[in-house]
Amino acid sequence: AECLNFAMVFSVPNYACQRRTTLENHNAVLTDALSLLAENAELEDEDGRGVAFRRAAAVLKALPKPVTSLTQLRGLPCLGEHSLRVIQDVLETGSSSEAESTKQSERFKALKVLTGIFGVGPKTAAWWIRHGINTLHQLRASGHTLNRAQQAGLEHYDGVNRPVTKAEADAIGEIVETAVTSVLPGAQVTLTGGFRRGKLTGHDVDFLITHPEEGREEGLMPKVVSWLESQGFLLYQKTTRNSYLESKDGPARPASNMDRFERCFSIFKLDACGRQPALSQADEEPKPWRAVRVDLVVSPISQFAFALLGWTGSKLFERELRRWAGYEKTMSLSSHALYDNKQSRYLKATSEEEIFAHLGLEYVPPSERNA
Ligand code: 8DG
Ligand code: MN
Ligand code: MN
Repeated sequence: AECLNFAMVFSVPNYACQRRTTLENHNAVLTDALSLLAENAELEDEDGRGVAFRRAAAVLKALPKPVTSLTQLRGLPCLGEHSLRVIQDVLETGSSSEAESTKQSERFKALKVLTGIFGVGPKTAAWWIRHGINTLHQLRASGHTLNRAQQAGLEHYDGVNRPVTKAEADAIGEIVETAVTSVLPGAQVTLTGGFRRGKLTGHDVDFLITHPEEGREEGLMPKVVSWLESQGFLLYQKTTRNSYLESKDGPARPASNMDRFERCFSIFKLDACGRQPALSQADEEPKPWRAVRVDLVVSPISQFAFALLGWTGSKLFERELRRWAGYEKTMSLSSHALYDNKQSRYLKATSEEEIFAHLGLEYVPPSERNA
């Protein structure tokens, strides 16, 4: 190999699903700044801008070394004018003035606090802010009507906003496993989301449930939920039934990113099991349990590979997979199926590897989907 004295120039493929993005990040200061601006755009309900910053951050996450000068980035994809300006600022001054002032702004802080309530999105938060509500205290005092999810979100605010550890995720996994096999022996539970990608903490724990015999999984979720409820494990749950077959817009083309599996958004009550419970206030009795957000999804075995791929993330990796499928392959990918628009047929798959192969992509394991 040549020994080069000048700074290396990087090369990165266009789509995040063509790249291997591990949790090792050599450009955390840059990606933190871009991610914060992405978060702010999302909180302002400007998803286009949010995605642009997320894409830029993902390109930097894929680099094998720290960036030291802008010239190294020449020719890289997804780095727009705005992102480049942010990068230049960080390279020259050590931090992004835009990210820093955003972080300090009252509006950002209020949007973040209010959307930290489970069940509250950017639109609701913005509406409250317009009506003078910027804090949880003001919200509680305002007497605004909250729906059931938001009431639970407010009640369990501290728990829901404290990162979940891998150990806690495993403890929840055992509970879910016991629940599922109690109500349907032979059913299988798979950890998905960030923890499947090897993350050490998460904002929730995600599980995919299936049964090796097609059809046996039908109606499973209400039974699992009843079991969990009877054992006192649920602080909140909302179950949505499977709407895949009744939809009219075609299986591979959901109306939104939302898929139509039987699912349950929940808040678990997890016993402290030896862990030192954190005090939310110094004079408060320590709770012997904590609240944890848990997502459960049930998939028939015939769609399992697609569901697994769709629920493993990261969110940007998923978005890029669908963009690749559509733009480069004239295919439609969802968490249910892969449709080839040229051949006018569904492409079957029983593993994630097969789906990547259908898409003409090199297989990327979960630990390298951290775009
Ligand atoms: P985190 O919880 O540690 O913060 O990270 P994460 O596990 O990657 O994020 P997540 O918000 O829990 O999402 C996990 C995956 O699930 C991600 O790829 C996006 C996907 N997902 C949803 N909602 C939906 C949905 O309605 N349909 C489909 N197909 N996927 C979804 O979060
Ligand atoms: Mn998750
Ligand atoms: Mn989730």
